[in-house]
Amino acid sequence: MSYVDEVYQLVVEKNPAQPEFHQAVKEVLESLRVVIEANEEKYRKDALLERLVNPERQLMFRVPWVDDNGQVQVNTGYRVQFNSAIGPYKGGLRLHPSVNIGIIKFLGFEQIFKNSLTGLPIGGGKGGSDFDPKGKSDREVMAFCQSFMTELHKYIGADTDVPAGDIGTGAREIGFMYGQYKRLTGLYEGVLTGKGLTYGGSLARTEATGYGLLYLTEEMLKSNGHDIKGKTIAVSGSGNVAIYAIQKAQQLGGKPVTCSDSTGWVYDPEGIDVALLKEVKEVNRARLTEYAAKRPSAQYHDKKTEGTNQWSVKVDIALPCATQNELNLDDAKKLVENGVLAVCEGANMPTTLEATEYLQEKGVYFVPGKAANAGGVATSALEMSQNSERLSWTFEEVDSKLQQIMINIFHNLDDAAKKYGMEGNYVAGANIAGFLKVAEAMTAQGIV
Ligand code: NDP
Ligand code: 2IT
Repeated sequence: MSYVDEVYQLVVEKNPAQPEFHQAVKEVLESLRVVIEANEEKYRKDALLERLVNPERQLMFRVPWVDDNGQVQVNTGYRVQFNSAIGPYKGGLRLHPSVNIGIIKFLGFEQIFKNSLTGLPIGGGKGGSDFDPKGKSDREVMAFCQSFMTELHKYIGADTDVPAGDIGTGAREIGFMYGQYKRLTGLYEGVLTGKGLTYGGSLARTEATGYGLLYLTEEMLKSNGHDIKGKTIAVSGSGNVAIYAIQKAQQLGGKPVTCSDSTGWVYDPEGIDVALLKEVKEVNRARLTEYAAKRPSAQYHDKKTEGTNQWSVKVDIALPCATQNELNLDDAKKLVENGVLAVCEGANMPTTLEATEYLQEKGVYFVPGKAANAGGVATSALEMSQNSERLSWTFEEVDSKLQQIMINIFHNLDDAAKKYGMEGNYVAGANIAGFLKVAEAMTAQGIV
């Protein structure tokens, strides 16, 4: 059996009931096949792949907190410190009831290659909890965040592991966590990114993932002789990534006509009203029904009762920006039937493996999340740099660095795909380019 297949089988056997982790590993290992086979003896002897798929450290801990009724609640906290070959562990904290160790491991594994692609010195990590911030009071969210950080602070630090936001973790949660870290350690250091602007946050970090997604999409289209201008776009999600993807798409002359949340989706043929979307989601923390109620041109569709989603709309570009496996084979078929040109992932692993293969077979330009959404973590690394030099850069400075990073990422993966005879396969290009740097660093550092 080939080394790649052996290691994949090992991952499935040793990590039962972690389908998302298996999926993430499978996608990466499949596209590394040519690279591994060219160097199989050495990689096998060094057990490089076994080391790559085994996190350096996995932390799981109890998070007790008291709700507004005086009832004690208990959640599970996680931090997976996956790979520190090229820098301190770096990656977000997801707060969502679906979180379990397999979800955190898939995200941490993806993060290794994503962070490598940014060209910045950051290793891969991820964490979170099955706590659901939705519907909780600010006091309850603070109680959870303080309890979570009371345990987590022992394992993180500005030069060891630097968490940030992800689903359910935004400015409010990062603020509560930072305050508790500082109180426990006495250190005013860049231990978290996505901080508020008054206490060490970076300008443009809020916008970075969505903006970066569009910068890369624009560069990819340009290099294939197309342009965002005049293109209709389907976006899923209505959180941090989706909102700023929609905003930048409009600035570049595109027309996003959909967004969604976990209960429904909106079709707005006149184009999404970003100011209204921000008010509904960022200020009121409300549902998309409120957006539809205030916007005459918008149609609201309930996902459960109608069984439809935003991928049924005829668009040129699809940007999945909500969660994993939200675009399946049936969705991909609908998009292709409607003549979609490109699918670029704002979320982590939003497209199933079958859907990805189908889109690629049909000649749709497909850019995976580990490249397309890397602008968030790249700007987090820029926040770390600013914290280290105790300075703040202007919005324009950060934004122009972000733009250049996204352009570089596209060309690196495009070149890698060409070099290994898979021109236009951006999944393979991203995995290979991300892997090579990490593999070289791991090899240079010996068996650790
Ligand atoms: P937010 O919490 O801000 O928003 C998440 C959005 O996705 C919400 O609209 C939410 O709807 C929807 N959503 C979440 N879970 C589900 C689900 N199980 N089914 C359907 N819809 C769901 O998160 P972000 O925008 O920060 O993250 C979105 C994606 O982007 C994630 O995959 C994340 O890992 C990835 N990402 C985020 C980065 C960042 O910097 N924030 C960087 C790179 C990637 P509802 O409100 O109803 O739950
Ligand atoms: O998936 C991701 O890249 C993030 N959630 C952002 C991580 C970070 O450290 O900014």
